[in-house]
Amino acid sequence: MDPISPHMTGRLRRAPESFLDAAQIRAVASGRRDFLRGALLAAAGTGAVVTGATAALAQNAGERLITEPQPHATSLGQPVATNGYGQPSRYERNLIRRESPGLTRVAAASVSFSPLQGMFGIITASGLHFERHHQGWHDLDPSKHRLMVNGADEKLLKRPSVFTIDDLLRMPPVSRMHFIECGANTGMEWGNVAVPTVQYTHGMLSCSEFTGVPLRDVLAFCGADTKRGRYVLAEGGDGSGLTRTIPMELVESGEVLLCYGMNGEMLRPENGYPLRLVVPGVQGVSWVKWLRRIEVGDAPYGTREEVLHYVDMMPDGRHRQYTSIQECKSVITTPSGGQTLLDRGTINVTGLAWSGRGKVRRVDVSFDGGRNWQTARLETPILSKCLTRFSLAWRWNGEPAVLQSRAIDETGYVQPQMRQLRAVRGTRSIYHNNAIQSWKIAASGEVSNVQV
Ligand SMILES: Nc1nc2c(c(=O)[nH]1)N[C@H]1C(S)=C(S)[C@@H](COP(=O)(O)O)O[C@H]1N2
Ligand SMILES: [Mo]
Repeated sequence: MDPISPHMTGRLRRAPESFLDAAQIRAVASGRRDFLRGALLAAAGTGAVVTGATAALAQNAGERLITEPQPHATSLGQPVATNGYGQPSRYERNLIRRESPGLTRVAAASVSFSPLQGMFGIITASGLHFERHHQGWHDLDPSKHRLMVNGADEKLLKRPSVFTIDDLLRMPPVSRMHFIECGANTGMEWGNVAVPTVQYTHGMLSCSEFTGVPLRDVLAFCGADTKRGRYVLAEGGDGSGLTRTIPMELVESGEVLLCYGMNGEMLRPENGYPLRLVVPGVQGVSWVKWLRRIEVGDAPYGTREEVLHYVDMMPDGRHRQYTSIQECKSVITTPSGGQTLLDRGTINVTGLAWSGRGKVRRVDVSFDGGRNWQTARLETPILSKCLTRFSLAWRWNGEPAVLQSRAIDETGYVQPQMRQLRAVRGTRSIYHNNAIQSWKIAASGEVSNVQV
């Protein structure tokens, strides 16, 4: 095993970010998905970027880019504040969230996936945060937004109150880094391999620093009876009528936030500006956006989003309800589906691990489909209910390989193999697929999504 060095010898062709043209997207939308893989391979041949230290060194050695003055060294650059709000370089135009063609009938009730294959570290750039809307997004006027806090009956909450965003901004804030994952993430893969890249297998996942007021503090201010009031109902302000029950236990931990800030600025409209609920460790649907009301109650509410959707279909046809915690999970993002190893040599294998129950304790990586495992290096910080980045140097000798990562959290829970999960949960569910992901590397170097 080569040590990690800037002179990694293996070169990698990145995943083609846009693998379908407009006509193909129309075809998929009308029900055809069979040619997806072919389209992906065709796209892989065009305009893909070659990265790697060898390529860069060879190109730079005694080269004109070094020896000759470049235009940017001999001219005046653009003035400050040319862009009042900065944007990524035009050379990074391909790294965007994308909708999976044909997944839903209308784009207002759909999802866009974060491009995990191109991200560094653990924080998701706010513009790349995945989106899930049940009835489209809105850019609300914060001066016209209100949060109402009440009890299901008068005794459950002494002082029903209505708060403005300014009221909440004046209260002592906390800032915490957490992941948010839709319960349906990886949901297309229950039956068999369905989508080609990690953006689509795992991209309903993002991680940010969230700022807001602990809901616990606001309920204390309002005089909530938390002995009898063991549940709260959170209600969104958009037309989808999205409501979810949150156990008071989670609120009492202080982790549940009335959140207005994300990555140092106000929430983006797509993510619930000006107010959303942050429920660390719990599936995304409970992170109610455009939050307009909190009610304290003495029983679970059994709302549409809790009895009809977001229930886990079991092999015997029954449903499991209130399976809200996102169990420990991980995925290798490089190399991943759609990428190509261009030659033998050492590459940095890297990915993300997370657990809705606390910190990630360890991540193991296998190169032979789960027979042998090596422990990966975890990058700091390692935070509770937050993404953790792992890395491991690996020499590819040109032979076919199956890469897997397996995360273990601080409770000792071990991420299951797909077949272990299926043995218990069957194949008909949509939600809470946290199985180990396999990427096959062919002798040609092509990386594809497989199940072993
Ligand atoms: N009001 C409201 N809140 C909502 C939703 C919605 O459609 N309306 N979608 C939920 C779902 S299913 C998820 S996964 C997360 C997605 O949050 P994001 O769009 O910020 O990624 O928001 C949740 N909160
Ligand atoms: Mo979701």
